[in-house]
Amino acid sequence: MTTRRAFLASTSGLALAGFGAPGGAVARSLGPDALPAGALGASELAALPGKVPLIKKTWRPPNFETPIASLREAFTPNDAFFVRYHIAGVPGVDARAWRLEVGGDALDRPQTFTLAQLRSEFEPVEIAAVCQCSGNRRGLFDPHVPGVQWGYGAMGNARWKGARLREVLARAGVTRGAVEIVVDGADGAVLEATPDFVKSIPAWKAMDENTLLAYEMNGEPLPHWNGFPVRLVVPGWTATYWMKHLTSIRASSTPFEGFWMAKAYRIPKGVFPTVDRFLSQEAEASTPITEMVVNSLILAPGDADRFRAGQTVEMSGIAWDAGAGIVSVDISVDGGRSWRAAELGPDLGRFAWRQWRHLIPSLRTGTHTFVARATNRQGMSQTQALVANPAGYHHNVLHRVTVQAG
Ligand SMILES: Nc1nc2c(c(=O)[nH]1)N[C@H]1C(S)=C(S)[C@@H](COP(=O)(O)O)O[C@H]1N2
Ligand SMILES: [Mo]
Repeated sequence: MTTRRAFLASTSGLALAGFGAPGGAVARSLGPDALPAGALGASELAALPGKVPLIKKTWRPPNFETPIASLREAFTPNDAFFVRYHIAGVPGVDARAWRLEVGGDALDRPQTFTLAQLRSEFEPVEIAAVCQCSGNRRGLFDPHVPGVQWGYGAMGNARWKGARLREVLARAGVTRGAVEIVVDGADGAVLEATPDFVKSIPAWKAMDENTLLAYEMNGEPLPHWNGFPVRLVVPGWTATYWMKHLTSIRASSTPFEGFWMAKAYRIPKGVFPTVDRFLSQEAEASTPITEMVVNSLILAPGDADRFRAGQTVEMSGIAWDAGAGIVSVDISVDGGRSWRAAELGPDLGRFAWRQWRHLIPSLRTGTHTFVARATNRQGMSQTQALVANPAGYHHNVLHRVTVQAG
């Protein structure tokens, strides 16, 4: 057993080596070679105010992905955390003027909260959780699907602190008639053809003790680009529900019919191992995306890295699921023919990712394909082949990197 400290030290050592390596490391950080022509070419590193350079996908709206090297820390630094917006008009919110409206037809005492009230009148709860875009890795879909052509970095792991949504709803007198909780943020569809980004979650998920109105991320106020001053945190569920710059919460006795529920962020029924059902939004053939599928990522070595024959190579990475917990990560150094268990890092919380590593004692001359495969407590694992779906969600095909020794 390695101690937690040694594990973290060795992983951050790798991160430094990755950042410091000249040439190849930078080009590689733009994304996997497997991205289709155009997707990679269109990416460049660029910095939003307050952020380190991230992989720019689009300026308007701002869509920026985290380079693989910045996913090597246990918690993704706020200034390196990915950014995703649907609408270009991203407002700066003044914390003192900010108000949260809590209303709707399924609560008895509509009311308004200030940030100070949210911080002082409700128990602060901190939860480590992965925030991952439903379309993370969409750029790897073959055949190509339209949408932001994300590589591997539309995700991050952070400690989110805030008030429990269920306590705020209780204060406002939520009734048994609540079917969905509808959330809206300060960004609106002003001059855009795109409808305002409004989402809903089922009442049962809103009442889950882990669903938070977060005002802190990794011990700091939320960065502007990640939802200042308050965002919804729905641990286990894909980030589409994690409304940023939250301004309104409505308890509704009827299903919310907005574009972003009825038309977008839906998956075909029956093709993914969905456990968390969103019954009020189910249609005959499709249902809203809910929880994340089991997944893993190799962070080192990088694809196309070269080694000396006989060199010891440390493989490392992360694995995550929707909160059941990762129980094992298996590694193949021969393209998937044989498998060995990797060493898991410290348990950072059931909604967080789990770091892992594996030492390959002596690499023989030639080309080697490394593969990682995670399994969770429910026995669920990743897919060998892509599960095609029109919007390019839930990509959890086993990640492979190919390296040379000689
Ligand atoms: N207000 C607002 N919140 C939003 C969105 C948005 O466009 N506007 N996009 C959602 C989606 S699809 C994702 S993936 C996450 C991204 O969170 P991040 O930008 O903090 O990484 O925010 C979610 N919350
Ligand atoms: Mo997303």
